Amino acid sequence: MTATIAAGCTLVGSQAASATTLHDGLNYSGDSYGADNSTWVGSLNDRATSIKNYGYTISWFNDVNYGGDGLRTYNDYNDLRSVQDWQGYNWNDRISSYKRS
Ligand SMILES: [Ca+2]
Repeated sequence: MTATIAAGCTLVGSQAASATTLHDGLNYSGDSYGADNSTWVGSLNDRATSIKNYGYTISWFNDVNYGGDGLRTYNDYNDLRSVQDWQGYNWNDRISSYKRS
């Protein structure tokens, strides 16, 4: 089954309506952490290297409790080293909190 719910986002099979998931490895591998919203991503703090949003728009943040530098997106990213903030720093191993928005 395939369902399209937003521009550029395709959900396949049983993965529909999933929580945003952080992974410490490239391409959604390694240790993971999942939740719809999170004031602190626990063991994945400052470790996330890939992220799946399943079509939801979220804002992620450098600091806990939605603090510090942030980025709003609905994309999935298999390598956060390629995603830069407004200062030119990449987002690998930085995310500490996020929320749907
Ligand atoms: Ca951080």
